[in-house]
Amino acid sequence: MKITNVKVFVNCPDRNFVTVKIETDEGLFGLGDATLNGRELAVVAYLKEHIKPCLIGKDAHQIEDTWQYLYKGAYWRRGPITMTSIAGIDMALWDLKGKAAGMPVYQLLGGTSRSKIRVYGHANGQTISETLENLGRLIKEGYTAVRLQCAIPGLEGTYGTLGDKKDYLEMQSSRPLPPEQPWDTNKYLNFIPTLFKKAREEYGEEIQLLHDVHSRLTPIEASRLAKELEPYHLLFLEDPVPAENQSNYKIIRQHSTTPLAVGEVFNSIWDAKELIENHSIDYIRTAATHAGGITGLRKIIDFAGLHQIRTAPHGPPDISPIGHAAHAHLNIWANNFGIQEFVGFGGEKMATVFTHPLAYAEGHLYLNDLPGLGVSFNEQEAEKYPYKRSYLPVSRLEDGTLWDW
Ligand code: GCO
Ligand code: MG
Repeated sequence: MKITNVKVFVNCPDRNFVTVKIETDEGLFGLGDATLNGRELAVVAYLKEHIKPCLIGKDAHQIEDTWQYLYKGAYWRRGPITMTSIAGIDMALWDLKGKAAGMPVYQLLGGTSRSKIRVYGHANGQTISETLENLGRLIKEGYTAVRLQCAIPGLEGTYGTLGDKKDYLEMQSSRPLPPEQPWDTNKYLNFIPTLFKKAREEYGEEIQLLHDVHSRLTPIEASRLAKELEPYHLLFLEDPVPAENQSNYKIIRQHSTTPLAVGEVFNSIWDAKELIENHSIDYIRTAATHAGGITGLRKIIDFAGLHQIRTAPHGPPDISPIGHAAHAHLNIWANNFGIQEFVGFGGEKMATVFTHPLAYAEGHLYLNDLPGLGVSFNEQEAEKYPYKRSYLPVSRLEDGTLWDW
């Protein structure tokens, strides 16, 4: 099965998505997700200018060798642009292999370890009572785990909250340039424990709770937060500090038993190596779309499994249905799967462009048994929604100092 063409699409059915389509001489094609929020066109250029010419005529069944060729062979290894580009190709090749075999990708990985995929949802709000109302709604919808984010009084546009926007999709279209948001660590640290205290008072112990710090604290500040949240028994505290210094997670560990999760910005197993080896974390959140696809993430999953670390793949709206499907196949296969982040299936426009193999019921995702990844992409519909430049916000302190995202 020879590769005859590599097509790259960039469309905005409410969100920008980069979609890779690999065509073959046998008439089969495969689809991959290469979406990198806010840097989409850099990935498109990498794929079109630097990867496509090398793949024409190659054997589409050679997934591992193609991965190594694009990783080691490029000399310039790793980094988000490269690894997201490799991810798009890698997923498309797995999709193709599954279609050629007449099997879903999870069968090629080794079959299933479970029948359904547990997810956590997002409850956010401008006030504690609004956040807790949304928590109550998700519990009614069957969620057994929910991430809580709440606007910090005095800080407009706190991470994870929507402000005056109705959903994540509307938020995306409002950012043609990076908006600036204020940050104040003291206000944040003084406020967050109250949110969790009230959540426990109102909803009891059964619902599992999570929180995303978005890498804005120092190790000792994060230790204070992790410690103060101990009575509320989080499933995990996400990204308490930036992870360039992997050893910083050891400091938090020494102070608290709150489980820790990190990894959504990681691009390879090397970003997670010390964290995993030292057991400084409990959940690894790296996404297939940003870390070399199924081949890249599978290496991380297996390595984490050796150290009793479970997976909690990043599941934001800025990964396409193809990327979410790739996670579903890995989640249903991996023995050390933990939980999947899930924020819904997107809006109406997305549904006309992509169909996906997933269904939600009672706090879980179910994956059907279509061959390959099980996603379809409607090129004519996608053409109706051209790329729109869009950015994530930046954070600044009151005096103007640029802060961590
Ligand atoms: C999460 C994330 C997202 C990211 C976004 C960046 O935990 O889901 O932190 O909200 O910020 O996906 O592109
Ligand atoms: Mg996050």
